[in-house]
Amino acid sequence: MSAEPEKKAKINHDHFRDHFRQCKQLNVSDIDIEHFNKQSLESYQPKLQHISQNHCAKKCLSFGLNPAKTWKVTTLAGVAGFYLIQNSFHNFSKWFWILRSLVDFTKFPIKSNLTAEAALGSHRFPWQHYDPNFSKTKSSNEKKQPIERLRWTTLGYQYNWETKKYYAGHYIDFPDDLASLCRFFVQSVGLDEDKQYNPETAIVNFYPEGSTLGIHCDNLEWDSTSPLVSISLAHSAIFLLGDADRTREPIRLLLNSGDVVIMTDSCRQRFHAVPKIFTTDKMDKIDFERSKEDFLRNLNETLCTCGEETQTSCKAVTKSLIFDRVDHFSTEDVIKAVEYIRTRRINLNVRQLKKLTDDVPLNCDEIDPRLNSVDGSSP
Ligand SMILES: O=C(O)CCC(=O)C(=O)O
Repeated sequence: MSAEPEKKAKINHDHFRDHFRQCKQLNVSDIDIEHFNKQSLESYQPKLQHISQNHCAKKCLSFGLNPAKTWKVTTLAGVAGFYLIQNSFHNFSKWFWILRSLVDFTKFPIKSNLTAEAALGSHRFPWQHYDPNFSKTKSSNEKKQPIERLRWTTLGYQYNWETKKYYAGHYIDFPDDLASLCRFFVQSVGLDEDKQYNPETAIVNFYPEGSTLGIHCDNLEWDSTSPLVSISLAHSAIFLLGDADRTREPIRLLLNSGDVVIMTDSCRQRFHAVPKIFTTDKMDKIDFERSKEDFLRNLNETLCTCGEETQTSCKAVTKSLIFDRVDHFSTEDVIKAVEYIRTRRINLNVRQLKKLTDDVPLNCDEIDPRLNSVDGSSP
């Protein structure tokens, strides 16, 4: 073999795949959780970004979030369009979105990887049929419950994994509270100045311990430059953020429960993947109850300094966005959720599909990004 092709092969080497494989082998004891991001972001000169003045404490609380002064928003040199928001979720709102994902975002007619089974009349309501004690009493090679096999569901415009297209007619109402929350995050980092951002489609990823999400780009939406908002819940994950080609070394990030990543403009063309889930967070029923009490206390303390009118309007928003919905969750839902997330991570991945000027039927003819998956796994 001549030296030339060898050299070329080296230049074109898929470094992203190497990182994916290395990270997949890591155990929680191999990493320094506390300093992981600090070490891996060092060469990208992480910068803390200011949050929009508009995001006052009472507005944040209306969305179940901590006051913006406690958030940490990081941007990286040379990675335009990337934002990492940490410490914005109150523990109670982490619970809220975990429950919302499990109880509400798994229900028929929402599509999921179980939809083919649902067509046979079963598994339409995998959460309702979940028995947390089932797996404990059955041997491991027996069939898992549908909820344990659930890997993804889709909200709003439904992506068709067979034809690899979005269709105008395949639409299920996009949750208004999730849309408002994502808009709030996007505006907090100074994007969406003209207030046009419109979340219309989402993938809810359910990751059991040991699962991965292959290397892919999220650029199938018609408007593939508008902000993608990705919310991590429950256990932590290593997220690899590469470049528009896979020969560059990706950045390794540890995403914990409540971390939010925003990717916009050219960042939407970057390859990314989730090679590892770490079971780190311990959440139990008492944690849920305490977090609810704590949130209510924070809300009342913040509002007691405001006039009556502000108090009333702020409480009304919090009621409609959070408390009315929390009331739908039963004690059994909370107990089941505690068991479910003992070994799992959830990710809400929200996008805008259309440009404002699009009024033609939706029909995106591009390739499914998950076909690039390193190990064939899909969410
Ligand atoms: O789970 C994550 O953090 C990322 C998910 C993702 O990239 C996707 O759904 O396309």
